[in-house]
Amino acid sequence: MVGDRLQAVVLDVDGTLVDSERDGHRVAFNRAFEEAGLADRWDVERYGELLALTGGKRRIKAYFEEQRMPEDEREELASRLHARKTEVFTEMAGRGEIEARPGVGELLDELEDAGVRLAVATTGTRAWVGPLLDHLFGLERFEVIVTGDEAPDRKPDPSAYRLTLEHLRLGGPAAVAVEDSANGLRAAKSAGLPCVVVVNDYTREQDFHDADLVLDGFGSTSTPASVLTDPLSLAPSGRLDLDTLRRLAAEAG
Ligand code: XBP
Ligand code: MG
Repeated sequence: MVGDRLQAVVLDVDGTLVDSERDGHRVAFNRAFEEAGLADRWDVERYGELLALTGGKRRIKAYFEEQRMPEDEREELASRLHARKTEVFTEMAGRGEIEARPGVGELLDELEDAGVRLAVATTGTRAWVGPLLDHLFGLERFEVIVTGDEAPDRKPDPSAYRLTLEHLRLGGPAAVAVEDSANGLRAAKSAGLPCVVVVNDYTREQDFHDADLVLDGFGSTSTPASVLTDPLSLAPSGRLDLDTLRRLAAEAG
């Protein structure tokens, strides 16, 4: 039967499980700048460009490098700002200001009910990842959570996915990834996982040519998702569901 192969789904957090970048991390970075007495602010468009580089601390460092700040100064400043940004974002998550993407809760429930193992592979920092996932979904649902603290390198490097697969003792296509960005897609694919991309406003125009399925949302009965790319002819009907992921695991090379 087609459904036998899928054993686990590995999900990205930022941009995938949650809509966290524009009104979450960006706001927290700006608060950290402001509290440190800096005039720098990242507007929505600029932040979209800066997202090309994963990892918040790396993002701050690269930004100050662009401003020609000396290396030792930017190392120290980036660490200090990122620590504060992490606190601010964790508080925002605790206040319920970071929301799950529509349809995610339904998908997780369906996978869990079917006995599909759930895992997370993110480039974000553990200090906020744990509380946020707990607040929105319940931490106990995720058998494995690998964050930027454990992975030796950031996406598109595949180490977060490789580590997750080691913990799960699985490989692709028994495990399937769900991502929102080209960096995430590359990381998942390099680790040997089939990958569904669910785009958001920041990632819509990125290069997803080697994705196994690209959707514009998780979809729900009230707001069905549109299919953007479907090379395996999975033809999901309005939402990313268990059946589609099972067929992907069965079809993927
Ligand atoms: C997410 C990231 C993270 C977040 C900010 O990428 O790159 O850096 O933007 O979180 P992905 P931190 O979704 O591909 O994992 O500041 O904790 O890094
Ligand atoms: Mg992401």
